[in-house]
Amino acid sequence: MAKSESTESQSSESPAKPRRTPSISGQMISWGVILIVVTGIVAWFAFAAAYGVGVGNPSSSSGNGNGNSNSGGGGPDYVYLAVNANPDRNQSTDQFTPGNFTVPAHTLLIFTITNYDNGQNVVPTVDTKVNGTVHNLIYVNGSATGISSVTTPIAHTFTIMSTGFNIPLPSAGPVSPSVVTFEAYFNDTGTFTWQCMAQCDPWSMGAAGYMTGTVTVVS
Ligand SMILES: [Cu+2]
Repeated sequence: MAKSESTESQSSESPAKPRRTPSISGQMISWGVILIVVTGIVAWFAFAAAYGVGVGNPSSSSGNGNGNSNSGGGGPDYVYLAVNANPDRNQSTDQFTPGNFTVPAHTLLIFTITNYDNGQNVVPTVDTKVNGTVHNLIYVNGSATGISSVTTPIAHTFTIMSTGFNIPLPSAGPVSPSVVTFEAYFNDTGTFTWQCMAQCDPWSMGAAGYMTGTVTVVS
């Protein structure tokens, strides 16, 4: 900008020609800055809407009855499950919430399972291994490095025996839950029974909606 003012012909013109005053130039710069800032804000919101920025925060889904947050528009679906060990009179009621949920087929599903149970339960060796996720990996407590099996104490598993899908859930710490995230696609439609393969709460293990339930995959 201001290229023409630097040319010889420009400077040789009549000195009486009014030049831009500094104040007008300053105003234009101000408007330019505002335009850039506004454009940046609009672009950020467009990016956030397109890529679901903020949707990945589990707190944003609290109170979501079915644990399934559809971002719409062909994006991934977010599935949030919590595992609690609820003291209930004389028995604990270990429970996945929700125990029954529905997901779309052929869609990238981004799961977050937050386990608040610090129990350490016996798990068959085969069920300590991850199976059926993207790359057969899970990510624990925000780690960028995926793991294909859990070698630390396990509280519960999320296992679909008919398909071999298996997610071992590390025991929570004394204070903090363990948070497992992974990506998966469920491509066969139907209703699939999942169950926990850990020897956890004997009552819950046989109770629908607690340590067993259903995943319904719809087209
Ligand atoms: Cu269990």
